[in-house]
Amino acid sequence: MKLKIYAFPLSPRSFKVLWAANHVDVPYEFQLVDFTKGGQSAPTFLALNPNGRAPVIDDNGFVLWESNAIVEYLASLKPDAGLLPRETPARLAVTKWLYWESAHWDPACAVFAFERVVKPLFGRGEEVQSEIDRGTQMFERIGKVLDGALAQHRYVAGDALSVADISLGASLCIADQARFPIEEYRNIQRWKADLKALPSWSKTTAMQVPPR
Ligand SMILES: N[C@@H](CCC(=O)N[C@@H](CS)C(=O)NCC(=O)O)C(=O)O
Repeated sequence: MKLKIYAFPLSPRSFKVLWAANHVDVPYEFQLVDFTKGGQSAPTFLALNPNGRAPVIDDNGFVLWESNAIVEYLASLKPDAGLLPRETPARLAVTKWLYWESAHWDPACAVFAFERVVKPLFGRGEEVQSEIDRGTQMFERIGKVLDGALAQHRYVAGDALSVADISLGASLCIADQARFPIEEYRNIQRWKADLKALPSWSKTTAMQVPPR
């Protein structure tokens, strides 16, 4: 049985794992979790992920949820793609950013994603300014941290592309639509352009078709 990836490609966390799979070029079967039809609450999906959230993978009975864990797994299937450094210090420099993504970057991006992407897509009401202000304050604290790292090296955890770039960069698939407050960060802008130039990025954005 082929690796199955359960995802809703318009969502950045799903985009993250599809992008990783496309980048390392592992064969997989895409299974749409259609949020517009409540696919995340279907009993068959809840049996895979009791959180009722995408993405999830099932590799011959090995079921894994949490996008960062999935990205690590996919990268480990193709070590020669180089997304996971082999040496412990370099590996942990990458792991550090995966935790930082979950703790700081994703929650800040999620504010803008909810207000400016999810709400219009699912008819969940108008943008709330106090939420945008809260998200802007979060970016004020974290934007300079990421920009500072990217001033020192081409990619987040060093001079080579790694799972840290996939994890953090995935949210940029909605950065323009959600108007993330990152215009002033020159190094983030340069990194964003580099990521968007990757063939794996284009292959994944081509999957971002709204379900009918
Ligand atoms: N920490 C989880 C978050 C997953 C998550 O929240 N996914 C959202 C979409 S981006 C979801 O499935 N939402 C459906 C819902 O909340 O009903 C991960 O990174 O995989």
